[in-house]
Amino acid sequence: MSVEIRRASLERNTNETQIQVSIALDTHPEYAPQVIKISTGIGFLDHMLHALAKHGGMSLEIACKGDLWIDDHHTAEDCAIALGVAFKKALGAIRGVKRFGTGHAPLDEALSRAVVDLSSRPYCHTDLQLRREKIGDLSCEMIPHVFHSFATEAGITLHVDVLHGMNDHHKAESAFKATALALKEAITRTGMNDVPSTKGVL
Ligand SMILES: [Mn+2]
Repeated sequence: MSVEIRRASLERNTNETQIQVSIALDTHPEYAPQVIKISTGIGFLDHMLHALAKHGGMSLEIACKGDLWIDDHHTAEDCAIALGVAFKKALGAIRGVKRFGTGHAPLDEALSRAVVDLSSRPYCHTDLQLRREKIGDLSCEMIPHVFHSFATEAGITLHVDVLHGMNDHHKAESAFKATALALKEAITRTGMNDVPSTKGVL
């Protein structure tokens, strides 16, 4: 007796990026083992998306060929857009899930908090306290942009705050891990089939 795995796959092609995404919001040790393969061409973005999938309990495959000879902007933004669209498609109607999720994740001295509402009202607040211009080949200004693009396309409310920290790699990674934990909680099945809203619709 297996529970339905919430999955989606899509391609997103523009003159700037060509992206394939497959996501599964559920995993199972026997019939749906967690598989994570991220190849965006930006090492640090791969590292962050890998952490998001791993700690979110998701399978995620992303392959992107982007115009990195220009800079990292189109690739980072479009991967986040494609991930958001895939997440929304895999989740389907907001029924029988917790809807709200909160995650706290430390990485050594850095501590982040993320709060998610599967609201169908896209909104994103970030305060990541990043001070470097880049981490590896990812511009720090693209990190809040990745969260905003993902939340917008996923149709979720997302608040991510780095509460404290010194090292920018640690701050960013703890922010993605906190978001993973918040998403994992929000998409958890309740065993009911109701719409978790007083309005009766999300
Ligand atoms: Mn790391």
